[in-house]
Amino acid sequence: MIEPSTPDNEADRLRDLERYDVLDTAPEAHFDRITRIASTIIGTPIALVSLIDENRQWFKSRVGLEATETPREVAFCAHAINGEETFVINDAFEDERFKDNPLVTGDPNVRFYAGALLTSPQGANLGTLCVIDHEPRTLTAAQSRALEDLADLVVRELELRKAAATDYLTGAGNRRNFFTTADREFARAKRYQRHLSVCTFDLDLFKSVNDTYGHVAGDESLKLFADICQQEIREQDFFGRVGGEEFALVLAETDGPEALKVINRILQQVRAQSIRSGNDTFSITVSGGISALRDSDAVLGDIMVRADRALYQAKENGRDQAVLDV
Ligand code: GH3
Ligand code: MG
Ligand code: MG
Repeated sequence: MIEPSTPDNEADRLRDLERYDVLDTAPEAHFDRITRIASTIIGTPIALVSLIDENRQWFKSRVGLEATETPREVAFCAHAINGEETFVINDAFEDERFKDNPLVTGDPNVRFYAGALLTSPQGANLGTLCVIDHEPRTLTAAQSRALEDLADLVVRELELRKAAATDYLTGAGNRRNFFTTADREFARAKRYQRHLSVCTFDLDLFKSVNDTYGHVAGDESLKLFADICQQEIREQDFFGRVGGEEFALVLAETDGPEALKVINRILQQVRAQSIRSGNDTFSITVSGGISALRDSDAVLGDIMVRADRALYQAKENGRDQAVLDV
């Protein structure tokens, strides 16, 4: 067996993949429809949407296969992403790279493989839409084109899925995405008894920012705030726009005092930035309310209510500050 090499653009590729926030998510009908069609029109028992993560291939959709992932070293698709065209193995027994591959010698007994590339709009190969048979076969030109068309539909579906979860103006998670993610993080923190903090933000006197500098400058301010937050947080944190000038942040593995430090750093950066509007420059400030997970919390809403109360307190205290609910 010959293991797949790592593409030259691996870091960019993984970043593109990460942006879709799709790994380890539940099956979705749109993707399953595409694998069903692929399996039917090529006439194979197996069809997969395979995404190549750092050390594994993970299947967003599966027809005819039980496994949800395999190690990257044995993945046909991990070879496919190194090329620029649909990758076809007519008979794996006849191919040095694959004849002693465990996926060939054992379950699921791959003999024929064809994978059309899932290429991100930025040009990185994320994985493939692939079909697999237990018998040697060939792929006709028409089948190859159909598989490639379906692969483009998979990428389009990934893009739509991402757009539906993203706030258009700021690029932050939108309200629905924030609460879905926060619910998931809440459940995880409860289950494993980990720290978790939530912060809600509200831009200060933002109506007067709009009134004084105009709506475009207001929009720029919202973008600036979102950019600062996105830069300050870690991979495992999640930031979303939950209202017009209201945002929220979930900090995983973070207790209240630690969260307060993070938020104070963000507030410091926000007030230090100047924003230009015509000949004017101005800056904005933000208030934040923080609360950490408690044993007695049953639902995410329990933390959110305390964070909102702390935010209200921050406004009462004169704005441009974060208050930790204790
Ligand atoms: P406070 O400090 O008490 O929060 O005062 P505020 O002026 O921020 O509060 P208020 O809720 O009265 O005003 C919020 C403003 O945010 C009003 C609305 O026009 C503005 N806003 C909401 N969404 C957007 C947006 O997408 N773009 C711009 N430019 N402004 C927005
Ligand atoms: Mg508000
Ligand atoms: Mg406000």
